[in-house]
Amino acid sequence: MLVGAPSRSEARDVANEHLDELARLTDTAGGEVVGSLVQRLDSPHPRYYLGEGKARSLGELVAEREANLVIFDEELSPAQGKNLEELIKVRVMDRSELILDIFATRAQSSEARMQVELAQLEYLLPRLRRMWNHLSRIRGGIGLRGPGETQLETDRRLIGTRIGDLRRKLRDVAKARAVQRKSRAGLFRVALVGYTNAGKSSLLRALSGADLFVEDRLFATLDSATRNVDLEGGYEALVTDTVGFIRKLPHHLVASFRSTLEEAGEADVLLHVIDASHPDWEEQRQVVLEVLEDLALDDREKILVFNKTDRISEVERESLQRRIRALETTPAVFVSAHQADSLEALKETLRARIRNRLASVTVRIPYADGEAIAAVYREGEVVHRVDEAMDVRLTARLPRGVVGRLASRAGIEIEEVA
Ligand SMILES: Nc1nc2c(ncn2[C@@H]2O[C@H](COP(=O)(O)OP(=O)(O)OP(=O)(O)O)[C@@H](O)[C@H]2O)c(=O)[nH]1
Ligand SMILES: [Mg+2]
Repeated sequence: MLVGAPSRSEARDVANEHLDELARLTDTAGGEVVGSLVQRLDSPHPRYYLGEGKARSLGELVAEREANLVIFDEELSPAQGKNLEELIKVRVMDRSELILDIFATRAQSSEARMQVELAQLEYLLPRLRRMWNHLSRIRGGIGLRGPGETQLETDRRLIGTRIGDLRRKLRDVAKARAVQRKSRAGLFRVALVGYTNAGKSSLLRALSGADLFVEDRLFATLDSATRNVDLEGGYEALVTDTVGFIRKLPHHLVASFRSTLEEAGEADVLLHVIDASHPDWEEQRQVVLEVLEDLALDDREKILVFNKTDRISEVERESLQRRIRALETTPAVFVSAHQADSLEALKETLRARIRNRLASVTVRIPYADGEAIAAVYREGEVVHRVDEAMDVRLTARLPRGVVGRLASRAGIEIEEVA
């Protein structure tokens, strides 16, 4: 049973869209929706979130439809969750908990698993008493009835220790990744960010040819993946796919995924992927901007990438373009991850960025490697040349893609100068 409690000022179709999204989340988690209940509220009631009468009707509806789980779109305080469970007699969770559950079942890598566990434990800690009550009820109570404060204290301590443990391990993983990133320095770095299901992984798949997991469900991707993308014309970029965002993303989850998202933090440019065919793309865009702000990434260079344009008509496309112009912000490109030839504009935009972002380097190239020397003159701007016995030393401004290519050739030494 889904419950929404939007404020009175929220438009009806927006409120419906939110409940639809909650239904999709429920489906992703493997649940089946048997009904929903909405109460417009300007401020939540302390006891049940809903008004008392509405909370009782919820109880009746749950009994009538034989629901065994209630999911609130709004965040419940530990006390509200507990009161509702006592009143309705089935498990009550909020959107945060549902999202945590989805992450927990979908996390693949050990890092993602640790991040989810950390977020879950942090969510659980203030709610421990309620969880105990719940356990004692479903297990019939004997032996578990009214766990004493001691048991609760022991559990709190254990959880606290585990949280410290996970934080330490995650810090180590992040350090290792930072080292790995350094070894890829020099290449132009791009990160795909955006609302869940916008098509980030599909886009990276279309750009790189790599076989990435794509699914028409929320949160298909939980780990970041980086692939080399050939932008043609001698340009290349390292493109990172990241976990999708969603409205009301649980705070703990954002915090614990921070290190995975550090990949995005080091990008030269963020591609903000938007599902152009989604009626609520503007709200989704806003949500993404807020999460980016949360992650202190809002000052990054961004390109808006309107994806799934194969799904919209010419008329819709025009109205879309008008709405984008009204935003007066970041440059925008239109693509469809399902149509390879639609990616050219995006590639050209990236190539232009790379051209604008030349690295200042000194390169020492053996005379024997005439090809590399020619490449520096052709693709970069040479500001100084010193001829030595076996090598030529060039000080030049070079596209980062070229720097990366030169670095991988034998006998060439490159140093970046500030
Ligand atoms: N018609 C159409 N469908 C697309 C396009 N791009 C992606 N899709 C579909 O949209 C769904 C989600 O795509 P993903 O690439 O998994 O989206 P994502 O942004 O990586 O999603 P998360 O990893 O869940 O955040 C899949 O069913 C894709 O096939 C597109 O350009 N056109
Ligand atoms: Mg994905």
